[in-house]
Amino acid sequence: MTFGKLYGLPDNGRTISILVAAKHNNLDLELVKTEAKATAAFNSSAEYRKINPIGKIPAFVGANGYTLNEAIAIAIYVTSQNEKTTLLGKTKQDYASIVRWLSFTNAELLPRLAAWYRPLMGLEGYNKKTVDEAAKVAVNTVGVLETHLTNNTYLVGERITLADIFAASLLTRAFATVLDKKFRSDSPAITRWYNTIINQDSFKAVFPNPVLVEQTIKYTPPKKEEKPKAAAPAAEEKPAEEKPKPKHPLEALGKPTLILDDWKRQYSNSETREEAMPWFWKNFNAEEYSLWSVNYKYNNELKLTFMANNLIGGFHARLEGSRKYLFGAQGVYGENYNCLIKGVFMARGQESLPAFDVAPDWESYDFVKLDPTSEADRKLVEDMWAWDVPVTVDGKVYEWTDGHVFK
Ligand SMILES: N[C@@H](CCC(=O)N[C@@H](CS)C(=O)NCC(=O)O)C(=O)O
Repeated sequence: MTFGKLYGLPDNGRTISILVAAKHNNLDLELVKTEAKATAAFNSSAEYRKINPIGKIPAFVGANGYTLNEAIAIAIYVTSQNEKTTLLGKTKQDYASIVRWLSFTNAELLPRLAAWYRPLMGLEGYNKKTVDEAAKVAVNTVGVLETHLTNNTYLVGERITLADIFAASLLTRAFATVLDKKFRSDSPAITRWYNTIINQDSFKAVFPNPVLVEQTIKYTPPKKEEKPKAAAPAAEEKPAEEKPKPKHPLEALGKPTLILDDWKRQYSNSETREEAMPWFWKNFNAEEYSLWSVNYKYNNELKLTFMANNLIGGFHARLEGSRKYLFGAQGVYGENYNCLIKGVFMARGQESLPAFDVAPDWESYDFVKLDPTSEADRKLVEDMWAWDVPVTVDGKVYEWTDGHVFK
């Protein structure tokens, strides 16, 4: 029987830290994949807000009903279940020092590193000056660890503790994106320590392939830039804000019998295979909507799975103008350096372009119209929206890793 459920993501540092601590103490936790997005439908639901009132991850619900949020608290609670654990140190001073490193890495180090890599990953607005400044501040903060680890094998005492597991987990994304070869050769102590921790059996069991980036990732704008804005109106023209908003071309199709929001609610609030899909096929009207397989064209350029997932997130953000006419889900399948993006959308009307060309990067995807009367195509729609089966491409099986729903 599992000790409880952990709401989080398999490649999220705070989630990893708790899973490794549990593994180290042979405690079984069930990971409930939950987006790192407080505004996502599930994260905003009353059910999840009872577990974490601010909708973030990680959060924990014990088999006995005990709920807890805040990564440090969950990590300590999980670790302390083993009365004989060595992960919490030997003395009160050890314990206090462990909490010191948990707090430092969670509240000081991670936010500074994230301010550096998140804009480069396209997760936040990019401004070169701000990112360069953030990089300096982050490297200085990592320097606190480098100094400490120059004179100490581990963060606290002479053996591995929760402090090491927690700090290394929180650093996984930084080592995969910005703490590159040059940084690592300039910072031998943290590099030696990080390699030691990620090679522990318990760590490898949870997160087997941490990436050490060769060169700090570069910000890449979406493949196709937005069309240049129309020239400023001449003085005698009406000011822009008074002009009526241009209509979406799909508005001309009128009101369909299948209301997209009804379907989106079904999908969000019920089990996909058991309830939502039967509802969908009963209500789907092929004269009003078309179904599209939407696959990324440049899978061979994809590297890390979380970056591929971020690409999907960016595409969906840019589809905002067509939210009233589209529903879909796209997933990342496979593993780092061997992954692909696949998905299925439903679009109002019979063409893909009017719905998708609001996103300048629509050209990075192949759109293949599906036939809702074909059994194989119906299966594809269900697989792509249920996220519970792998895909096979060229004889190779790729497991679902992550994804975004456009709803
Ligand atoms: N103080 C919280 C912070 C949790 C947190 O920021 N989680 C991030 C992912 S690592 C998140 O869920 N962010 C979602 C959002 O900001 O919308 C903790 O230590 O657990």
